[in-house]
Amino acid sequence: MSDKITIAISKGRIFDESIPLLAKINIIPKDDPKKTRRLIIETNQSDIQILVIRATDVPTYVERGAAALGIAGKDVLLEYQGDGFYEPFDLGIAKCQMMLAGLKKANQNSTNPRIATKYANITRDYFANFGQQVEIIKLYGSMELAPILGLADQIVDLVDTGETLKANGLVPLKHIADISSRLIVNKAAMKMKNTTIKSFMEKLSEVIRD
Ligand code: PRT
Ligand code: MG
Repeated sequence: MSDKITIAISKGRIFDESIPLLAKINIIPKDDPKKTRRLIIETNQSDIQILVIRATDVPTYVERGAAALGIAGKDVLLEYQGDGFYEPFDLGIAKCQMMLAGLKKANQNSTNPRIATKYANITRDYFANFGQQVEIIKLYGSMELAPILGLADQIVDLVDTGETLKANGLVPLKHIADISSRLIVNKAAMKMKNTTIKSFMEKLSEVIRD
């Protein structure tokens, strides 16, 4: 393994909220992913580069060692269900809540409700805890549409301000989990690049505590 450290980060809000944290430990990307088509972004630190990928791909890159480090939402980590990486700490960014939601006026008492979600594993586990059978309808986005069009009875999705639910006539029904983004670390890299990664983690944990 080279001494270069690759950090996998997704392009949207996690990238936007990670940058100020990385800046506090003097890691500054040389490009803005919104302005460049490059997927690998160099930083002011010659031994640190940032990989810009889909949020759901971050655990895959880190588990398989293509990136030594990653920043991923707890939602993505819970859904991924892998254990090929360490999750040393909560970065306290991109916070939101995983919620069960449904139409305001709907009868929510179906015996085998249809739940639309991109979080099939989390949803199955959540209802299994109550011994409740559900039919999961896997979607990749815009879950809010499903109850409106009769595709599903309820949805499991992330909620931040609640504006998206409200705008679509939905109401939160149950809180499933508090979500924030975590640092994840490839297990082999933790051993082989121990000095660089330990020092990165120490600096980062200090600025998070501030
Ligand atoms: O590539 P892909 O499109 O799959 O991922 P992405 O572009 O969504 O990735 P990115 O980098 O934007 O980050 C997504 C991650 O941000 C999630 O995995 C969460 O950990 C975190 N996060 C925090 C959120 C939200 N808050 C959030 N509110 N991700 C999505 N939302 C969406 C939600 O799904 C809903 O559609 O925002 C809408 C609700 O927002 P409110 O404010 O209207 O309630
Ligand atoms: Mg998106």
